[in-house]
Amino acid sequence: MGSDSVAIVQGANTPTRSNDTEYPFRQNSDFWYLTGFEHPGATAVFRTTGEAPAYTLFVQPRDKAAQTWTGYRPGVEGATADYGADAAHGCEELLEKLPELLGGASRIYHSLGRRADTDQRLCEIQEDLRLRSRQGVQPASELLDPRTILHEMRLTKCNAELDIMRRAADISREAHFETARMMAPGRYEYELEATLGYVFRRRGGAGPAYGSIVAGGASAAVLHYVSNDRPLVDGELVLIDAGVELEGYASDVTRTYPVNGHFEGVRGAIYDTVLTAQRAALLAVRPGATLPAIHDLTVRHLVEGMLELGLMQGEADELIEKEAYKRYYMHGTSHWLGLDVHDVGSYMDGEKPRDLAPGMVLTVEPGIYVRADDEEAPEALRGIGVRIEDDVVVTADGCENLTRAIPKDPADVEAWMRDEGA
Ligand SMILES: [Mn+2]
Repeated sequence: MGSDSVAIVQGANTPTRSNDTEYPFRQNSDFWYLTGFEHPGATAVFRTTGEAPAYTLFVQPRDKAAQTWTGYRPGVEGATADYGADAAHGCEELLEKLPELLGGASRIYHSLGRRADTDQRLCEIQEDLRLRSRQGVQPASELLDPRTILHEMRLTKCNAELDIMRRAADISREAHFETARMMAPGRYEYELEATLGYVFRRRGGAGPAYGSIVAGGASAAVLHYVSNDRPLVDGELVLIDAGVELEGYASDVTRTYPVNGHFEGVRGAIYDTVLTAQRAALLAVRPGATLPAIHDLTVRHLVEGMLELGLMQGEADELIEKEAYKRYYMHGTSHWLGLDVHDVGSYMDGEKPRDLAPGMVLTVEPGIYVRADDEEAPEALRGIGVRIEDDVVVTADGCENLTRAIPKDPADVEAWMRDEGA
């Protein structure tokens, strides 16, 4: 922040779901990262102006009646006793206390556009200081977005964060295992989705980190298929993209399973192509590598596989140059992963893609998707989608695959589905 600065960081509220019911509360990731405070309506103010308090929390006050209906609130007392704030006030006092907390700080960090009342108050305070400038006070000279700093911090995970992400990966492993074991023709996609959600909660996770995708047959070619309402068909594949959220951290895992327990024919061949590309991409994750370079390598493997499969015709170089492969592989290979499933942190270092560095966590998730109505594709290959996705953390000399215990080699997947080895 630098000296003589104040940062205002605001937590999430509970949005209405319908009439008087609410969505489950999910704390704002930046607020959670800084405070560990998991209740709605809170604001944190951090100061480097030299005068106490350095860290002030505004929280919903304790209220016997409200707590009878909606549960425990740490309140002002808990904010200092249990969350380490130097000072705490009721959230209704935020606008009134802001002038005092801002003092004459020369730099203010605040994310505009999230809460109109705070934005407006900040403008009023600055304007008031300007009008009183003959009395020796002056408004802040800089208004900056705290996310520029916070998101860089969040991009590199510390050991405590990685421990949570390893535990999250293990819960996702168990959920995929129980789901793989129950797979059979005639089962509905939502039955598998329910098992995933059940294991996520049974192991203490918040639930799915994002809407679980259970996509049988041709639905796997719909990248964010979430209706999950069709029966599984013998001889087809089912793509499952599901991971738990644990203590705020997401895991993000995709495996593609054969509904009847056996990889066969063209489906097995497409699967092998994606797996080869995914393994090559994983080997390329190390400090100094870049996401575009890893993506290019992945595309090269996929295109060569697509040529062998007869999915495309021509020269690999030309197909890559013309981006013809995008018909069947239309998304990127990786994204950052952390408190958000598509996590924050810049993908660029100025004009260049940034170098990977130890502690960064990313996904590696190539796929091939052939729509059922794709008349350019050979008929036998239509209506098939495969994606294989792992979560990896960059280490000093390569990467650690957090989700390596979830099988992906065809023989291992088949054995897993027969319940030979959890
Ligand atoms: Mn992903």
